[in-house]
Formats: sequence, C-alpha cells, structure tokens
Amino acid sequence: MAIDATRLATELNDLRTVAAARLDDEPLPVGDAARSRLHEEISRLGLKAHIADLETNGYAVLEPGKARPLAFFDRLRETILRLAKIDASADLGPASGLGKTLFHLLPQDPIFEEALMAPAPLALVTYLLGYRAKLSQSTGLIKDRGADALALHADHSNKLPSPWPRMAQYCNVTWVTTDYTRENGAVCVWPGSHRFSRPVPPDLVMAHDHDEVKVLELPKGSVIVWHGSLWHGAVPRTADGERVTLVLPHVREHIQAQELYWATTTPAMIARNPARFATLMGLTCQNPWLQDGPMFFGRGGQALTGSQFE
Ligand SMILES: O=C(O)CCC(=O)C(=O)O
Repeated sequence: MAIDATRLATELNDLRTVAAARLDDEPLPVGDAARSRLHEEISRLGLKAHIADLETNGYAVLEPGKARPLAFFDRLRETILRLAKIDASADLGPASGLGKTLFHLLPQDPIFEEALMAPAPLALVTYLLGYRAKLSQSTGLIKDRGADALALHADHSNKLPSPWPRMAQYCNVTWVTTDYTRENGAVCVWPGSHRFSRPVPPDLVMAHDHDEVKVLELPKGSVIVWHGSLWHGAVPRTADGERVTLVLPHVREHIQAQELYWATTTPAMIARNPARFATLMGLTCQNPWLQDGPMFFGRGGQALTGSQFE
C-alpha cells in the first residue's frame, strides 16, 4: 500500500510550522552577521588553532573537556552500549571495518541531542558548512578485538562527483568515548589530503602504513572534526575490550541528509533545544515537498530575499 502522501505532507508541514516559529524567536544569522557571529564563537570558545588545523590538515581534535566534560563521554558510551543490546541496526560484521553499527541514534536518547548541540564541535561544523548545516547521520560504532581495518576513504566519495569543490559539503564529528590507540583500532588520517579534492585511489585504500598516514592516538573525551574530502580510515583492533564511538556527520543545506530526521523529530525535541536544532533536523530547509509545494518562510506574506538562502 502506498504511503498516505497527504497525511505525510500535513504532518511534515505541521512540524515545519513549529520549527519556523522556533526560528522566528531565535533567527539564524545570514551574510555579514553570520560571519561576525562565527568569529565571535571561535574566539569565545578558543577555537582559532582548531580552525587553522581544519584548513591545513583537514581535521581538528577538540581535546578532552573542550566539547563536554569527561563524565559526559562515559554516559555516552554506556548509552550506546545499552542501545546496542536492543537495537535492530545491522551488525555489518568485522570485515566492514565498522564493527557493530547502530544507525539513527538521535531519537533514541536525549544524550545524543546534547552531543549534537555542544557549542565547540558545532562551531567547527558551522565553519565548514555554515549555519544551515543539517545532521546527516547519528551512528554508534562498537569495535571489538578482530575488527578489520576500515579502508581509507573520503566521506565525499559516493555522495559528490569528483573533482570536489574546495569547500566542505559534508563533515564528520566523531566522539571518542574510549581511548584511541593503534591497538584499539584508532581512526587514521592523511593530513592535508582534503586539498586533493578527489577519492582515495584504489591502490591506496589499504595503505594504512603509508608514511603520510597518521594514526590518531587520542584520549577518551576527545572529539575529531574532519572535512568531507579528507582521506581517512581506521587501523584494525587487536586489543581486547571495545572501542565505542559516536559519529555525527553533517551536510550543507542543499545536500540530502542520509537519515530522515524530520520523520523522527518531535515538537518536544524542537522545544527543548536551541532553535538551530530544527535546522539541523532539516526542518527549515525547503526540500523535500509533495503536492503541497515548498513551504517558504515567506508564506505568511513575508517577502523572500536572497539573504534568506545564504
Ligand atoms: O570510526 C571509524 O572507525 C571510522 C568512521 C569513518 O570513517 C566515517 O564515519 O567516515
């Protein structure tokens, strides 16, 4: 039986109306105001060196204490492990290099909203993708002994035709809830490769020991943010125990998010978060629509201007 498209459009537009009202209270900045606000956030949060790292290396590491207190990472890990016992997501198996993978975590516990809205990682997302960035995935990864290496890849691969634009269209925010060491199967990166603007060539996808590849050995409590063109992967896990990670990739507004957040966002979630949450859920983006057509913010009679799309 086909989905009831009229009901779908009505429910989506009801949610968009709630989102638009929330954004009326706390509008997102555009143009010069966006630039000034971002500069202010970067200085206030002490992120100038992280921005330099994003530019030169294609990734930045927020040291423990910068994104959320250490105790938050313990709660995050325990929540992911609890959900893993009941979650129906596919176990992609050790050969995937991803381990047990839990998809679409956001609606499953409010702790994921806290991670998403953490000011420091969000400011780095804004730097890469703008204030209208949308959440694309909320994925838990659990790797135990025997998890294979994850092939080197760039997150823009299979999403955008190459050569890729210099500006990121996708970025990854990785929450490290257990220590990253080589034995623990840490993420590895090819610093500066975001400037190549193309996918990893086939002969390099398993080149984890290449001189240019750096294993990110980091303590629990770190958050890694990287540009969608950065070549990266993970080394195999050889140690006992589990590596538990939350991955929150984001996309620019014009890109289709990988997960359907507007289907699981509730008015209560919008109400309890800063207005920007609705934008991160894709609810202030014009697309997609059904026969009801686009719901511009100008529908109430307000004129649309180019700056509303900056
Ligand atoms: O945490 C990992 O093992 C790698 C995740 C990754 O490469 C990705 O999400 O693109």
